[in-house]
Amino acid sequence: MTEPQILSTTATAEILADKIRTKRARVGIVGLGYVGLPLAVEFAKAGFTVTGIDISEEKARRVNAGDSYIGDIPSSVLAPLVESGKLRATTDFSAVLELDTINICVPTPLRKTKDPDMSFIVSSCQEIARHFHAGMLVILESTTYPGTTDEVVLPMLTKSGLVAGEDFYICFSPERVDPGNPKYQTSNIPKVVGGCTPACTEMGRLFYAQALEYVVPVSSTQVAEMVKLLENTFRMINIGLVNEIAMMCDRMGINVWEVIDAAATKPFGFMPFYPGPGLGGHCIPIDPFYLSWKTKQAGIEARFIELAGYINGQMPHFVVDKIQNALNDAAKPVNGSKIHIMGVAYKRDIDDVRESPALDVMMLLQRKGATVTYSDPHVPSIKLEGLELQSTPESAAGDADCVVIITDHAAFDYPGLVERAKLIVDTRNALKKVSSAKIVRL
Ligand code: SAJ
Repeated sequence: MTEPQILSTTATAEILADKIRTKRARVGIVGLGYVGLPLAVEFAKAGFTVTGIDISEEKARRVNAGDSYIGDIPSSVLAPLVESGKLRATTDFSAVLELDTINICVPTPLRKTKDPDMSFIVSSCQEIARHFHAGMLVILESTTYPGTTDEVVLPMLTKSGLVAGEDFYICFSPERVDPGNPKYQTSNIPKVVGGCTPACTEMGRLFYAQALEYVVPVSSTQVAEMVKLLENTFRMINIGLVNEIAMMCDRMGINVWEVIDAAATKPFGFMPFYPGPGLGGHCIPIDPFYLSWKTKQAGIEARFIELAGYINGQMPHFVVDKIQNALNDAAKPVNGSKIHIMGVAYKRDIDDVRESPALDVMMLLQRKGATVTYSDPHVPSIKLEGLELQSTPESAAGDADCVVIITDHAAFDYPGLVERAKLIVDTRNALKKVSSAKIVRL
C-alpha cells in the first residue's frame, strides 16, 4: 500500500515514521495483562525493542524472568524475547523518556453504580504526561466511552504545550483479544485505529502495520471507540434476547435448544446465541454500560442496553427457580439440600470467574439454606460471601441432592456425571445428547 504523503509534512512526522518503518522506534506498552503482554510480544517478535510498564512488581518480575502468566503467551515464546533484549518490563514510568510509542492497555471496570471507573486510565496518563516528550505516538486501547481519548487523554498531554498531529500523535484502537481463542490471536485480528487528526490516524496505521496482519484505519478516535462498544453491545443484547426466548419457551414447554439449532440452519440473516445462567466476563457485561453512561449524558436513554442488562441479570434467579422446582418435584426443599455446581468460570474452558453467574447462583442457593459445593478443573478455589470454597473432585456430585451444570467445561466426565447424579439441572445443554428423567434443562 503506498502511504499517503501526510507523514512527510513535518520533520517530526518524518522522523517518527522512519523510526517505525525501520523498527528503530522504542515501543512502550502500559498494562501487561491479557491485552498488553500479547501486544508487547507481537511488537518484540516484529523486531522492535519493547518496554512493558506495569504497576505490578510481580508482573514485571515474571516478564523479566521469561515466566508468562498469560495463557495465550507460552513462556517458551516470552523467554527468548527477554533474553535477546527485545522485551523487558519495569514499574518505573520514567522509562517513557526513552520511548517513541506508547500503547495504554489498562482496565476500565465499572463502579458499583454502573458508572465508568476511569481511574486506571487517568493514573497511567498522569504518569505518562510527567515524562512525555515531542515526537511520540500514544494509543489508548482500553475499552471506553466515545470521547475519552479526546476529552480525557488528549488534554493531559497537550498541557505540555505540544500540539497533537504536529508535535505528537494520538489515537484510539480497541483491543479485540479473545483469551483462549485458538484461531484468532493478537497478530491476525483486524486492528481498528482512529486518530485525533488524519496524521495521527496514519501514524497509528503505520505503527500497527509493522506487527499485525490487518489494520483498519477510521476517521476519528470516537469512531474507533464506538466500534468496540457496538461489537460488545451487539453480543450482550443478543444474549439477552435469547435468554428471554428461553424463559418464554420454558413457560410454553418448548425446547429452546432445539429451536436455536433449527434456526441456525438458516444460511443467512441469523446468528445463533445460546441461553445460559447469566452474563459473565470482564467485557460483555461491562462495555455496554460505558456506552449507556455516555449517551445518558447526551440525553439519550440506551433502552436496549438497560433492558438486556436486566434480563441477563435475571438469569441466575431463573436458574435457582429451576433448581427449586426440580428439588420440589423430588419432595426436597432447597433448605438443607446438598447442591453441587459443575463449573464456576464465566465461560467454558477458561479459569476466569469475573462477573461469573455461577457465583450469583451459589450465593442465592446458600441464602436459601442449601449446602453448596463445586467442581471446576480450571478454578481451584473461589471466595463466596467472604468464605473460601475449594473445588472438589467431580465424584462429589454423587452425594448431592442436585447437580447444576453452570459452565460446560470440555474436561468434565459427562457420562460419569449422568450415572452418579440423582438430579441434574443443565443450564448449558451440555447433555444435549442424553435423554434421562433426571435431567432438567434450561
Ligand atoms: N454467553 C451466553 N450465550 C452466548 C454467548 C455468551 O450466555 O451465546 C455468555 C458466556 O457464557 C459468558 C458471557 O456471555 O458468561 C460472555 O461470553 P463471550 O463469549 O462474549 O466471551 P468474552 O466475555 O470472553 O467476550 C470476548 C469479547 N472479546 C473482546 O471483547 C475483545 C467478545 O467481543 C468476543 O466476541 C468474545 O470474547 C468471543 O467471541 O469469544
